[in-house]
Amino acid sequence: MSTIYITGHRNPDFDSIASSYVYTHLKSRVDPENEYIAVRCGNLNAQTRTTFEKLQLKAPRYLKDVKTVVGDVVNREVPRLEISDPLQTAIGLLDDTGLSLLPVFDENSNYRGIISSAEISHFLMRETFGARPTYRFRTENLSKVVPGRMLFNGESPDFTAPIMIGAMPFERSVERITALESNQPLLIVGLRRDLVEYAIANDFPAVILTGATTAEAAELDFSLYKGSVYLSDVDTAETIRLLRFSTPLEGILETEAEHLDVSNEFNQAKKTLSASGRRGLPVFEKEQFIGIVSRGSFLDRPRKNLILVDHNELDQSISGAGEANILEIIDHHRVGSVMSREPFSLYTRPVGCTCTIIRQLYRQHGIAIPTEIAKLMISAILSDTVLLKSPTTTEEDRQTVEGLARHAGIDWFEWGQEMFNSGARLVDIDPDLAVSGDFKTYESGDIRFGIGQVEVQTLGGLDEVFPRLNSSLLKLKETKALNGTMLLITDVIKDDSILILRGLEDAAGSLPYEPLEDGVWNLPGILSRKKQLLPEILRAIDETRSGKR
Ligand SMILES: [Mn+2]
Repeated sequence: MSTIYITGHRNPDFDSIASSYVYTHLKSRVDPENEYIAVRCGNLNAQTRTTFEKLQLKAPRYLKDVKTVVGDVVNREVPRLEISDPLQTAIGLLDDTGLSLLPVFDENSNYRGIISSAEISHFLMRETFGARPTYRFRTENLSKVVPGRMLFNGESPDFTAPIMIGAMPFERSVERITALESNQPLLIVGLRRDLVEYAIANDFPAVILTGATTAEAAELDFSLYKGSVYLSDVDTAETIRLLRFSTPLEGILETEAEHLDVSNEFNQAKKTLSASGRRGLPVFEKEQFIGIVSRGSFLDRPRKNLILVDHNELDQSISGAGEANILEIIDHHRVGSVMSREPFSLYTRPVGCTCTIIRQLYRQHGIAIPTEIAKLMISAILSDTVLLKSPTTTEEDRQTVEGLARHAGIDWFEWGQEMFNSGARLVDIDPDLAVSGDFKTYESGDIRFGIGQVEVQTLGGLDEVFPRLNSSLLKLKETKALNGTMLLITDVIKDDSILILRGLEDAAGSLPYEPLEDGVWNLPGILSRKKQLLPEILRAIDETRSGKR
């Protein structure tokens, strides 16, 4: 099963949000094998939020990007070790699983560090070279590693000691023991009453008996002994060899290893791992251990799957779209430069709204449209075509709205009017949001400008808010380093608009509109930024340019 995200464009309008929601519904019915998730890469505008609430539908969730992250390659099925586990368990698990590292936890399941072949070699090198080593012992681990059984449990379950063998004559053995830095070794000895009694008298932490039966061992008097006595079933050489690997992981594990987070970007994480000099790293999600990655995790970058609705250009899409697998595009805008690695489905029609195209796809697949979704699609089409009045409206949009309205049992015109009326009045809209909420930038040669559009139910109150809109436009012109910023305020009831323009002073002189005051024009009957206003602005800029030549 794959996960496929369906997203509209940045600064999403109603159509973008609704199309992603509706198409996710359709795809989930047509292809239940895969998981389709409706997402958005920007904030919901007031009209969209209100309509989703009214229909009691859950709007697509916000997704920052579709970049490949560590969470996409992390191995979550990793066995866990405990700090008290013997080293041998770790070696066995590393060998069995072929993993490059294993996480180590304490008895309360708190992450403590990692163990890998690096820590094991370090341990072996430390004991092979230099001074005679001491080992951490945990009496509980003896039977896990050395075949045999515990005869007596001593007072201290954990201790650190060197290993000493009792093979020499008594005096020479004592001589060697007293010469040790710690004169309390763990003693491995056969049935030697003299050395065992010496160990008891000198409080050795543990005695391991080799080559003795339980009955023979019982003849030795351990009644005053405070240490542990273990009866090994294997010979002395084998006992020593295994004993070294009974040492608990606590003193061996790496506690300072770097962490990756599931949210870390793929290439960045690959570099971090490579720079760490390790074969793998632990992965966390905030404070929680999640799994591990190894070098092999980064050989191939898995791509996220994406369907674009209501746009087709990657720079208008969710961040990271360029590195995702684009599976489909459904759009009613002009097609720019769509580049794809693989063949994919491209559904475009010159209609007023993406939902009009999706309506056809429901038909093709023979899937019924639930009432609430029909209402959402009507809202999207009415929003994109301003109640079917915008010049972008086609006969197909009209028929789709009428058909869906019959199906949902509503009067589409009343429904649409109520939707637009529920939109905020001009005086209620935050001026920054009015200017930048639905703002698009354009270029003509070296001139860059942007046009925001806001739909209102009445132009009343414009004088009151004008100074604030003006300063928001100037501010945006500065921050985006544009030659000009504009706001098209559209009265959706009367089908009229007002244009405010800051910058582009030369071009402003040749606009074909009736000026109301400096930098403000009356645009009766103008509803579409794309089809009606933009061509006039581009023409005015062109004329200014050729006039200057
Ligand atoms: Mn649209």
